[in-house]
Amino acid sequence: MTVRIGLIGAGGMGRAHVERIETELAGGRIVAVADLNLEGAKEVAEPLGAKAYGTGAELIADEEVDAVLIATFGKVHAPDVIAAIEAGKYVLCEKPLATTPQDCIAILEAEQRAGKKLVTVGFMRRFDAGYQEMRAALEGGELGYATLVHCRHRNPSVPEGYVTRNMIDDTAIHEIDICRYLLGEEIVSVRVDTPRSTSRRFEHLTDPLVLVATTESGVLIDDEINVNIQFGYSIECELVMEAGTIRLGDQNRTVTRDSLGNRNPICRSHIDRFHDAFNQEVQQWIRAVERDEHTGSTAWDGYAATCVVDAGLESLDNGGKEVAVSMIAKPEFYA
Ligand code: ISE
Repeated sequence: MTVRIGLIGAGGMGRAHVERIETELAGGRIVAVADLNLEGAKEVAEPLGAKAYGTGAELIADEEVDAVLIATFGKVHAPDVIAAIEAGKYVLCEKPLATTPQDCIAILEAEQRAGKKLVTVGFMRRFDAGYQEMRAALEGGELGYATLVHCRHRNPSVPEGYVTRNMIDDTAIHEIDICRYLLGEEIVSVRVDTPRSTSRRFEHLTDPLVLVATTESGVLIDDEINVNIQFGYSIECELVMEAGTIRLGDQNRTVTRDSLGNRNPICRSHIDRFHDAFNQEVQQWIRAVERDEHTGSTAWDGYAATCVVDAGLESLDNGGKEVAVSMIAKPEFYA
């Protein structure tokens, strides 16, 4: 069976997914593209012989669409995710699931009404082989339990429209999710520190930030979010256990050694850095849809990350005070 996929959102991320589905992955085909900018939808759809729509609602209602891939901005995710659930269609929604806990709860409720896990949140780092090995090392138990996680999330630069809160809700949300995935527990409190800002930023930004979070068992997570580091896209993560540490390898496949020393190429974007993880994520989703199964992170994971983001934003607005993460009790459905 070929899964007939409808893409909502014809921007950079959506186009990157089209490219991988059409050229690298098996089992799926883009049959429709929706974007509020209908011309943008047509531009992506026409070369594929796919249909173009001006709204997500029309695409979701199309009977020739089996499953829905959402790559629009977080703020507009909720209505499309809920419509897909109500249509009984699997949906892979780019992060964040939604920008408020209330919208996420509406999604959780819709999914429980449907009685079936249909929502996967696009936390692609869960499909990165490095993070998976780190998790296995912790689960293996030989190095003891986790005490700390050190993370660095550096972007070369960000566009002018990117504002300081995006450092938490758009950027650090990846570490929030991956730490929950690595540690297998919830984050219970957060504070955000604001060190001296770099001069290489738009005036309106406070950059870098450091998000410090604590989990249920007391593991301390520190995340440097530094979005104008100039030199490249650089993600680091070290998990500290009682008797050893494990950290992500660097992104290189090769190292050049010459009269200037040893060096390796550094990529410029998440699309390159996590190319294999994105492919794994979307490939596994297509395979799971074929088998009528859920895969990847759940709507609960999307909700939990948004709650931590919310606490981080409150801390940012309140001089870095420690904020407790407020969450509803986890429904049995997601246990
Ligand atoms: C972007 O949306 C991502 O998901 C990237 O991984 C992150 O590095 C970037 O800061 C975000 O804007």
